[in-house]
Amino acid sequence: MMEKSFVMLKPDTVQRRLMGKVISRFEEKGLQIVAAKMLHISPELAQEHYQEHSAKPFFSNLVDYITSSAVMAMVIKGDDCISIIRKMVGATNPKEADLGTVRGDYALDTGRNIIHASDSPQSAQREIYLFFQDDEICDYSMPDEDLIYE
Ligand code: IDP
Ligand code: MG
Repeated sequence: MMEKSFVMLKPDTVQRRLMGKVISRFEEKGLQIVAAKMLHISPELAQEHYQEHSAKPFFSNLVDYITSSAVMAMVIKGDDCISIIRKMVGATNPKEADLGTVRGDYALDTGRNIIHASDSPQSAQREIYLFFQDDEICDYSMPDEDLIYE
């Protein structure tokens, strides 16, 4: 099923100049970036985005980390892309993430795991509209769609 996922390159990805490498992986897979912007997340937005973790001991560190500098927020589109992107991102703890995944290849610490991706269609819907307005999401076709999809 054609899906959209919310993906965010966290401050460490921006600071380490890894944005291009990470974005290239999604493009090379055949996925389509339909929205993208740089922003500095407010504490309020960070708390809302990570509300499911509000009672966890790492919550305040997580909010501090994600608000520490600019992030790149994206909406990525593709067939079954929510679960595919989660596989490409790898385990939450980069020490356990398989090599070949973004976290497995570029990170070492759970508290600096460089990327966020929606974990279900419900989260994707919620997260996309926390960060983007409808008119910021571009629907456009690609000339090679017949080479990506049967
Ligand atoms: P996910 O990003 O793989 O979906 P979640 O369990 O939803 O992982 O946690 C959200 C984010 O909170 C993680 O990406 C990571 O930045 C942070 N986090 C999760 N667990 C820990 C922890 O045990 N220590 C520090 N940070 C954590
Ligand atoms: Mg999560």
